[in-house]
Amino acid sequence: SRRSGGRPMKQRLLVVANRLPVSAVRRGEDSWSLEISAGGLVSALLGVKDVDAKWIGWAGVSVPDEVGQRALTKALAEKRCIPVFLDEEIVHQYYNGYCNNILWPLFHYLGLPQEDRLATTRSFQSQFDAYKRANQMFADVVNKHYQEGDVVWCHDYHLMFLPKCLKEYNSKMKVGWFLHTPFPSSEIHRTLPSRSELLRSVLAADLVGFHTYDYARHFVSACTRILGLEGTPEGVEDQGRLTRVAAFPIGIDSDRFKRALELPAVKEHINELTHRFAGRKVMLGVDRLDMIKGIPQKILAFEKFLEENPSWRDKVVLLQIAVPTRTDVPEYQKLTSQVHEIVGRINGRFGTLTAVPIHHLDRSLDFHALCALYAVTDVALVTSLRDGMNLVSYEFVACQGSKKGVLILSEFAGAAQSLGAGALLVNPWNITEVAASIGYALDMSPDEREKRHRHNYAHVTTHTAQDWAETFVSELNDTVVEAQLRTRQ
Ligand code: ADQ
Repeated sequence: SRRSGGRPMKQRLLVVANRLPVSAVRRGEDSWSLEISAGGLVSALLGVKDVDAKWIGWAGVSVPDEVGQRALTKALAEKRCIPVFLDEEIVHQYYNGYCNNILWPLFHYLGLPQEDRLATTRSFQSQFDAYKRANQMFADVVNKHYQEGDVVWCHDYHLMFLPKCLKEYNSKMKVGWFLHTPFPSSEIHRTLPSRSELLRSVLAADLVGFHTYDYARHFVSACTRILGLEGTPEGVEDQGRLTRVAAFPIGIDSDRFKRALELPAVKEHINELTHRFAGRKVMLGVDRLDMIKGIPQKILAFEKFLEENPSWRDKVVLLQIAVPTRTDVPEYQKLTSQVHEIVGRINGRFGTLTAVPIHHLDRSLDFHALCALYAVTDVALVTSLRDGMNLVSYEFVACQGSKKGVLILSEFAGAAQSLGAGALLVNPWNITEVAASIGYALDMSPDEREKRHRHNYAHVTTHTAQDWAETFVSELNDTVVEAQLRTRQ
């Protein structure tokens, strides 16, 4: 590694993601208050040794005036964040439109928007243009802050056009791109009008990463079938240039959860919850309220279980915590009312004057409350219809050191590849199967629970977020060195 004054210099890393890991609230013309949101990516990068990371992204607010922009830039600099300013129109077309209305459903096998097909087709091109413009704005900011030797790590489906923009500025920049969602079968990707342009742009990166081998394989197939390029065991080759493609399954900062469980306030909360649900088994769902999470399917399966097992009706409770997201998109509003309606019906059907079978909360819980809930849960239910990885399943396992509860996990979540041997895998579309798994989980012998838990716990505590980030960054460095050696030969 490079040295300065005898000390190894830290690897400089620019992390580029659509959203910065902060929420910004404007307090006055030139004052802002900032709160760091300690998501998985933030704790992953905090734990990486010998890396000096800076974040580049949108702060989630529109700041039309220069005074405000200057003040926000200054405040963010203290948190090692650099803002990209996007105006409302571009956010509407790029973020709500192309990212969340087109790429997100497509990558989760929900297809392109069906309703009002003509209007969608007409606006498709303008949304894609806005997407490219937005990506170019991210690239401009990266370019301004880039120093020779920096590693640039681009994240997610919002920024698929970014690797190409960056390499156009500087072909020597070390560029990696990681996708947090699934990459769908090439037959699905083929339906996307901008299919080739997006693939070519991603291929401009040196290293392209996915959560699972399946997603990596789908990506390589899309490049061979749609672009006619050659797939090799290392990645995709185009006229002698290799783009390395590989799987880097993400993890969590499991120590953070373990530490939280030791805090007196969390212990007290655990006691309260244990008391509150005494005599009943606790089942838990924690999701962003999104169609990919299969929340209605989960609740219907729970209903079927109660229907078929009258003796369990007053002995089990399902806590479903669903944070609303993308609330201005009509499909998400529809989902919210659908879920409310089903929950209301089931509680009306199976509730008593003193107890209801489902507690549904439309909100986010703070970290400590979430840890306490995970710790008192007997059975966690993750029924995603598709999910890149699903970290909720990891977080649940990390908090189950003493209880050794059961995880019911969708086979369509990336996590099924790593926690499959310990979890009960289900097809979330098959409500009968999920209902039967609920019964099996609730009756499972302590021996079997212990064995399954041990497997999952070992995985979650050894494949951490820090390892994930470290592996990606060092692999990116290696890839670039190998490519330089190849061109010299
Ligand atoms: P998400 O779709 O957001 O992430 P997930 O991996 O489960 O899904 O992460 C959600 C995070 O939000 C977890 O840390 C969880 O604790 C938190 N969360 C969810 N509901 C909450 C609630 N009600 N209250 C408080 N916190 C809540 C995307 C992909 C995933 C992929 C991740 C990381 O869709 O497949 O695993 O990125 O790559």
